[in-house]
Amino acid sequence: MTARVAIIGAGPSGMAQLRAFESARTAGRPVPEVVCFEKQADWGGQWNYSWRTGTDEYGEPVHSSMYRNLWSNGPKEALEFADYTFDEHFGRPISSYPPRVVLWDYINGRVEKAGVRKYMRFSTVVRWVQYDAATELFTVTVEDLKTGQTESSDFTHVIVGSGHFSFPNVPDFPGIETFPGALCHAHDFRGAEALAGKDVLLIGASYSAEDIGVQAHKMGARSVTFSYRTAPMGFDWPEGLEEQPMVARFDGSVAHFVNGESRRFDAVILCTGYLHHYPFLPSDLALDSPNCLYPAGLYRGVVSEQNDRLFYLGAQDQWFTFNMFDAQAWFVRDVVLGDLELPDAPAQRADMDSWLARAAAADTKADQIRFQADYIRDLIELTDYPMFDLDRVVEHFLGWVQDKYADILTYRDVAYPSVLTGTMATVHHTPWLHELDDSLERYLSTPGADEREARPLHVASDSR
Ligand code: FAD
Ligand code: NA7
Repeated sequence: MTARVAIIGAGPSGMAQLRAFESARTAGRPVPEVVCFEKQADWGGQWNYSWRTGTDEYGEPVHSSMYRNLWSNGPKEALEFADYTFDEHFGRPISSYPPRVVLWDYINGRVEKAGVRKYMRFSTVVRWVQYDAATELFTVTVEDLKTGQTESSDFTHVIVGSGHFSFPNVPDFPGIETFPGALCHAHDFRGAEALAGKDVLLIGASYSAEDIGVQAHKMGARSVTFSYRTAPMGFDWPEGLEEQPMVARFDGSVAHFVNGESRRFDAVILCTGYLHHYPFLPSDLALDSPNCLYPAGLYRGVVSEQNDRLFYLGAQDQWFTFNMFDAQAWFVRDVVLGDLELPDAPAQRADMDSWLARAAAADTKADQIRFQADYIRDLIELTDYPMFDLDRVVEHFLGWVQDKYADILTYRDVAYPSVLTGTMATVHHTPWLHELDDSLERYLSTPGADEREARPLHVASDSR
C-alpha cells in the first residue's frame, strides 16, 4: 500500500502536522495522502471554546478545558510560529498576552492560508485503531457524528494529536460528598463571574489553580484559597488570596486542612490536572504517562517505542507550545516521507534514556524551560523548519516567571519583543485586571480614554 497518513485531532498539534505536510507539498516534495479526523465541528482543539460541559450534542465527552475569560498565560512571543508571525497575521503589533479568541484567530489564519481544510474530516471521532503486524497497516475506525455512520480504512502511519488536558484527574477527598456548594473540576469551569462574592477553594498548585484563582479574584470573589499537595505556588498574593496545604477532610461546607486550619467555602474547583487517555488505542499502543517534560517511550518525544509508524504530538508538559508542536510535526513529516531514518531500537532507547536522565535532573523552572528549548532545537536542526532564537525565548520565559512573582495580577500587562521580527508588543489599551470584554473586536479596538475609564469594574478593592 502506498503511504497514507491519519492524523487524530486538529488542535494546534494536528494543525501543525497539516501545515508541515503542506509546506513539503508546495516545495515540490512527494507527499502521501493525509486525512485528519477531528471530532469537533472546527479546528483549534483547546482553543475552540465550548460553553458545554460533560457531553456534547452527540453524547461525546466535551474536549476543551478552556474558560470564557481565558487570556494567554504566557507571552505570545514564546509561542510564535517561525513561519507565520503575529505581524503577518494581524498586520500591526498587538500585546503580549491576548485573550483566547485572538490566539485562535492566529492559529486559524496560518492553516487557512495554507489551504489545508481539504484534508479535514470534521465532526468525525476516531473510535478505534488496530495495528496488523502482518500487513503493517493500521485500521482506523471512525464515526461521522452527524450521520452516526462508522467506517474503517487502512493507513500506513498514525499521528496522535488528541491532546492530554481533556480527561480530568479527579481524586477523592474524605467527606467531599458532604460539600453542599458548587463543585467541579477545572475541565468543566467555564467562567468566573458566578464566583463574585463567594469564598472559593481551588485544590492544586499549578497553572489551572493559579489562573482560575486570579480570574475569580478579578471577578470579585470574596476570598480565594489554594490548597497544595507538594509545594505552595508562593506568589505575592494580594489580599483575599492565600495558600493552605492539603485538605484533610470536608465537613459540609468546611474544609479542614492538614495544618489544623479550617475554612468555610461556597465553591470548590479541583485543579488537579489531567490524564493521558487514548480510548481509541489498544493498551500496547496507548501512551501511559504522567504529565511530564519527557514521557517515557517516545523517541525524540514523538515516535512510539512500540511502533515506528505511530507518533504522538504535544504529549509533553508544556512550557513551549505552538512552535514546539511545529518542531515535532516537521520531524514526524520527514520520518514519514522517509527523509529521516530512525535508528534501531537500542539506539532509540539510549537516546531516550539520556533525555530522561536530563529531564529528571531539571529541578528548577529555569532548568525545565532550558530543557524544552534544547529538545526543540534538537528537532529543528534535523528539518527545514526555520530555526529561531530559542535562547531569547528562554529569556522571555524567565522574564515572565519573574513578572509573575513581582505581581501575579499585572504580569499580563508586560510587553515582550518578537524574537522573529523584533517587533515590540504593544501595551493593551486596558490593564488585564480591568478588562472584562474578551472579544476579538474589543481587543483590536482603540477605545478612547473616556470609554476605558467608564468601563465598570465588578468589584472595587484596594489591590486595584
Ligand atoms: P488539543 O488542543 O487538546 O487538541 C486536541 C484535538 O483532538 C481536539 O480538537 C479534540 O477535539 C481532538 N480529538 C481528541 N480525541 C479525538 C478523537 N478520538 N477523534 C477525533 N478528534 C479527537 N497553551 C498556551 O500556549 N498558552 C495558554 O495560555 C494555554 N492555556 C491553556 C489553558 C488550559 C485550560 C488548557 C487545558 C491548556 C492550555 N494551554 C495553553 C496548553 C494547550 O494544551 C496547547 O496550547 C494546545 O492546545 C495543545 O494542542 P494539541 O493539539 O496537542 O491538543
Ligand atoms: P498540572 O500542571 O498537571 O497540575 C496539576 C496540579 O494538581 C498539581 O499542582 C498537582 O499537585 C495537583 N494534584 C494532582 N493530583 C492531586 C491530588 N490527588 N491531590 C492534590 N493535588 C493534586 O495541571 P493544570 O490543570 O494546572 O495545567 C494543565 C494545563 O492547563 C497547562 O498546560 C496550562 O497551560 C493549562 P503537585 O504539584 O503535583 O503535588
